[in-house]
Amino acid sequence: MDSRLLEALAKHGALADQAAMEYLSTARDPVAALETVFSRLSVAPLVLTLEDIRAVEPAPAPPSTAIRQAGDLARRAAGAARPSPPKMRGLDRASDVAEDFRLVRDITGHSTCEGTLEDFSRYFANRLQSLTRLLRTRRELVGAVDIETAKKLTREVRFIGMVSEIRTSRKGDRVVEVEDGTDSAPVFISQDSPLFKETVLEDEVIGVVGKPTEKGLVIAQDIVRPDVPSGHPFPGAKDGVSVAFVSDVHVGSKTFLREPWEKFTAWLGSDDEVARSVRYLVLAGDVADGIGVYPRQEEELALDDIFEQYEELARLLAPTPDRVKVILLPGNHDAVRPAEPQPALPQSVQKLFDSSVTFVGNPSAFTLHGVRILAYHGRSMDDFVSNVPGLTYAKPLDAMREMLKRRHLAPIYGGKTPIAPEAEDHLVIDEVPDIFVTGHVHSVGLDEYRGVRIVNASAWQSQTTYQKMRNIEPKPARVPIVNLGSGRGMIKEF
Ligand code: D5M
Ligand code: FE
Ligand code: ZN
Repeated sequence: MDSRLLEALAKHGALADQAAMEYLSTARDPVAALETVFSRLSVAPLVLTLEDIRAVEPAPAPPSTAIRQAGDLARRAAGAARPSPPKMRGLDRASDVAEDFRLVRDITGHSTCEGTLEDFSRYFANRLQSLTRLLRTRRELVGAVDIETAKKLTREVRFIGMVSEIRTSRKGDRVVEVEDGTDSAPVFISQDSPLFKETVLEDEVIGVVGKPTEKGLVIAQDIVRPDVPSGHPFPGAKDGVSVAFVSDVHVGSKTFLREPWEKFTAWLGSDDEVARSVRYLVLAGDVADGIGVYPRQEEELALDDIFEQYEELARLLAPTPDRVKVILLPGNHDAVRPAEPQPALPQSVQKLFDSSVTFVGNPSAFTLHGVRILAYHGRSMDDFVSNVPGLTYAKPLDAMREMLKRRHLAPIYGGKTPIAPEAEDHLVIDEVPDIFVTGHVHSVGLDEYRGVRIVNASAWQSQTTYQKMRNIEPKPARVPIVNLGSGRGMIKEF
């Protein structure tokens, strides 16, 4: 009997029957194989059977060393002042590989909301329903009941609901009001509890494990988030082509960084081995600086016509080699409604570009050679930074981890991120992506969170007056590149 396997099972609070144990023992790395199985099961069973394993096969062992190397490379590339670019193994020439792009989720053409009161209640009901579904698969919440039932019980209870209010008691403890449509319960988090340092946000959906008191309070013992199952395996496309992630070009601004941009597009067309492997370029929003986005913007504009800004972007993209497919989503500076989810840029803008550019909404989910990508401009990071202690603009990957934990791109309603009350909450991270990319904060980063590559694409704009005032130090002209075959990544500076 493999004791490491038993230990790994215990970590999941599970047992395995004999057939499952025998089967797993034959894997080259039984623990890794087990983790793969658990990451693919939507509900973790108490007793893992061979049938469970077969149901989620084929289950190639996760490239655990490759994953670790990706993190290391990213850290080295981001940390060192002028790193020599690490070599990526298994690179394919992108010009030899046919396009494989599939749009999975995008609001474009499906917007139904008019912003009525009914729209808002329907929107929040959908958010609660979608996240409840995800939370129900969590082992800690097995046997969760509705809040109306929970309040009548005296034993330990588990329930799921949306945070409607957060209060601080006179003594300094926290009371989080949680509601689920049947009723609402005040959840008490003592300042002496280790849970106290966790930030709970209004309108986020959480699971609660706690003990009801006679006074109608529920003493929190655990707060559960939907999160990403640990050990989410990188699927590894069969083609070793790469994706380059850029964002925030801000064309039209006087502070647009033309020189490094031209160096970047020239590099894409060069003989460099990594450059030649780049098949896709994701542009994560704020591609133009826009007009009237903030007070007195006109003083900082080099182009004060919105169409001229996009025409200029088309010219700036022209030198990229034909093999590179561009996938472009809008940001808060672009010429579409600011409320999220934002649809793709309008036809009047799209027609200024050639067919190498595909326009998608913000956020949108798509696959490239079977690798699932979630792209979001990242406006909600403003709200995360102002509401979660410890989060800063300099560390956007930490805010992205918070989004993945909550399986929501913009849980905070009523802050800086305008949200359109669509019938379905498109900001819920319903499927775990393999690569999650944002821009917006004009920083850069590449790492992984529980097997998900997290990428913050940088900007092509130097420090603006506003950023100077707020002490935001941009890290422009750095390009994270991830190989779809190996999952490895690097950051290249221009
Ligand atoms: O935002 C670029 C960066 O500047 C991003 O980190 C947010 C910050 N920023 C810009 N404008 C504001 C306002 N009005 N409030 C808070 N933070 C802001 P960009 O979307 O490119 O303007
Ligand atoms: Fe921006
Ligand atoms: Zn932005």
